[in-house]
Amino acid sequence: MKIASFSQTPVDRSTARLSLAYIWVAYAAFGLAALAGMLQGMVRGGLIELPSWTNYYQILTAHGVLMALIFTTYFIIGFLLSGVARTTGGALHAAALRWGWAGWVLMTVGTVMALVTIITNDASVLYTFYAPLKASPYFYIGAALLVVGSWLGGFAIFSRYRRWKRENGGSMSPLFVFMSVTTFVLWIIATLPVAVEVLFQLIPWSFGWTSTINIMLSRTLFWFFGHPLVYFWLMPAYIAWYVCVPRVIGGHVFSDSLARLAFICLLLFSIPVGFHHQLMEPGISPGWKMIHVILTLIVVIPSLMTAFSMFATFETTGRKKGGTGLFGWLKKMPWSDVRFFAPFVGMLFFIPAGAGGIINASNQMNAVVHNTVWVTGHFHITVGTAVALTFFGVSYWLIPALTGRTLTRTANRMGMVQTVFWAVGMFLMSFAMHYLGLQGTPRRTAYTTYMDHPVALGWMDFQRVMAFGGGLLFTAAVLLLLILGYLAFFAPKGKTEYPIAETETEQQTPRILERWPVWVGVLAFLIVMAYGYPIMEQLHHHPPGSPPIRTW
Ligand code: HAS
Ligand code: CU
Repeated sequence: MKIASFSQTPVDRSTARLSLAYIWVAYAAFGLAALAGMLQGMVRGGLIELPSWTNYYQILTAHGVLMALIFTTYFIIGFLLSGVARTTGGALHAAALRWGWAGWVLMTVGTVMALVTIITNDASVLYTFYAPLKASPYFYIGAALLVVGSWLGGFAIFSRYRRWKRENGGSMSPLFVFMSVTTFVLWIIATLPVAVEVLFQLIPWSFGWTSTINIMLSRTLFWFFGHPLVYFWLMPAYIAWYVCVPRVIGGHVFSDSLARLAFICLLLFSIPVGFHHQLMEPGISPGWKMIHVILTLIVVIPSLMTAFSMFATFETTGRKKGGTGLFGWLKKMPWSDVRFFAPFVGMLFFIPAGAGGIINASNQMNAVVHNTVWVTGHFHITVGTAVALTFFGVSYWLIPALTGRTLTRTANRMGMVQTVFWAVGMFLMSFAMHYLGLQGTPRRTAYTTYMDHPVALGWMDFQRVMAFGGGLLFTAAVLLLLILGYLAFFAPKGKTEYPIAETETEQQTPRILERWPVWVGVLAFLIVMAYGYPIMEQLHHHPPGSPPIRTW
């Protein structure tokens, strides 16, 4: 089906205000999280000791929750709302705005609740809040509000989407909108199991209404959500790669159908794979783990399609600009434009990051790396670099576009410096983490020399490299916040483009790609197949439940 072309009108003021409200909370959380991250690195490197009123695990929880859950979710909703408005005529209608603001309020109440319990040291349970570690019930209630609030943000997108379809006689939606809808369909389905875990297991148990908890089930429900969570972070970055970056380099969307197919594959295959986080856990039989591993390897394919698509966009654009020879097109990329440079560096990091993911997913190799800092290294180059650098790259144009200011040459140059600091910091830190992980250094552990055991003493040099990388990252974070503050409040007034690329020629996109009942149906089938029987088993055969434990 022919894709409707969309208007190139800028985002109106009320949508901009809503998007910015999300983005500010995102960056406030980011700033605090970056500080916590640097402190952690220094503790583990043996460079500092924390004062007695706090501890490593409290700071680690703050870092994980603020970075991985708050920064990402707020940024994603703020970004997608603005892009959906941008590609559907420039404005969200009143109902969508109401959903968006209601979501913001609920999420913010939840965030404050969870943060207070972390600050009072009643929730040092890390961002995975594994039972039997027990947090204050208000931590879980805060998390639940955050999730429900984020659904309302999704409803704002759905609402605009449905209205657009009605206004346009049911024609194929703009690519940005389609991808945003897919991201939120994934998110809403993926958060249902964790909502069940929080509402029916963790909250009653932490209030003391139930005395024990079925740990195996709680972890299964968590990872049922936990893997699609990482794709909820990645898909908005992919939206920027597929739709915004091509425009920045003066090119086009390589293939509309390929992009949509990749997103449908991400939706289908990133949910029924959670056992790849539980490969080393007892209580799940190897056959079921095997099925999840196969589906995990299938979910790699849409990422490979994305890599292919990005290379194709870069090469066709570079050649059109006169790049010749095997790699001449690379020279034609706008290397000094941070709107391209930051996400591009993110893409480069994603190549080893994806390879590391495939290592993790392989049962035997997972035995080597599971629960070591290798895994911490893996997620700092996936979400912490590929995704984060893309979000920074987007922020550099999104914030001035929404505040009616300009991305000045100096801000652009500072953005390049910031990107380099982030990349070098992350390279050092995550390289050390991967290396140490292979030596067996555990993750989620405060400073210790294991009674001066020679093996553990041998880790210290690399732990200092981690700390040094963390220092660079903190510097980059401060620089980022300064630049973004400048772009929001001080940069000269003017117009900044909201880059949205279109396909070059009229392309025919199969209508089936937008038949939601088909895809949600297939997904439901895959979920029942991958999780139905194991969850039944975990409900019926499980060791005695665990009472709550407070280890700190
Ligand atoms: Fe992962 C653990 C497997 C991707 C995040 N992962 C984690 C955790 C996080 C995380 C946060 O199977 C830790 C959770 C915890 O706290 O315990 N992961 C995978 C696999 C993939 C993968 C198979 N992970 C991600 C992404 C994340 C993320 C994306 C965040 C955004 N992960 C695992 C497993 C574990 C795990 C196990 C459990 C480990 C354990 O034991 O605990 C794949 O889907 C990755 C596919 C990606 C690719 C890369 C494609 C490359 C692209 C870039 C192209 C570059 C271009 C540049 C175009 C195959 C798209 C042009 C270049 C030129 C030179 C011109
Ligand atoms: Cu995963």
